[in-house]
Amino acid sequence: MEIKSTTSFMNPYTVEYELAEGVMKEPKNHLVRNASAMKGHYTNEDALAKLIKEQNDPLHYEVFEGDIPQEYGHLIYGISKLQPGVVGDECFMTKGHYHTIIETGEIYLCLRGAGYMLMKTQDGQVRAEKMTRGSMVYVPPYWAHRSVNIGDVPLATFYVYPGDAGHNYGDIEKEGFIKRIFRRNGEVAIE
Ligand code: S6P
Ligand code: ZN
Repeated sequence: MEIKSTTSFMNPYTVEYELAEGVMKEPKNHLVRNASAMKGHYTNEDALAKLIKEQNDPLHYEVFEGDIPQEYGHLIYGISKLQPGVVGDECFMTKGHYHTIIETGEIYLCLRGAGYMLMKTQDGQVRAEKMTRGSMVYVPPYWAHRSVNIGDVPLATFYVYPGDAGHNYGDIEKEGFIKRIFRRNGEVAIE
């Protein structure tokens, strides 16, 4: 058997999930982003500052991940868990990113909650795919992606993407996402 220098050899293994709750048992990596990590992303900066101050910089979202080499050939998987809520009237969302290797896609399977996968291309195309339990969104190569929670419970999604894809947050910080998702009097608006 030839082992290539691009791709580490690993033994197969199994991970257990609580599918109804959208929880991965014994994740190896746990990334936490509090509200303060979202400065610059919401329309209403004052509302974000107020939320950070009044709620002592609350949890915004978490990522639970397996320990997979960031290499060609491997598949990185995990659970993204986004809290419910609004900043002003804009729904809680993740930062969003392109993949550094932009010609890599991603699969998202919604396990709990309700939301949208908001996507955009560098030439300004925008799409929003609805996610409820059981929806799988295919994020094709070239599309930046951000999860948005429109519901009242955490939005939990299982994701998998190529190990060497990487994350490019900087372009989104500069460009934004063009469209935003709001909740006003229980109605969701994409504007
Ligand atoms: C990685 C994948 C997810 C996100 C997670 C958090 O390619 O898309 O694991 O990292 O949903 O979002 P973000 O935009 O902060 O990375
Ligand atoms: Zn991604």
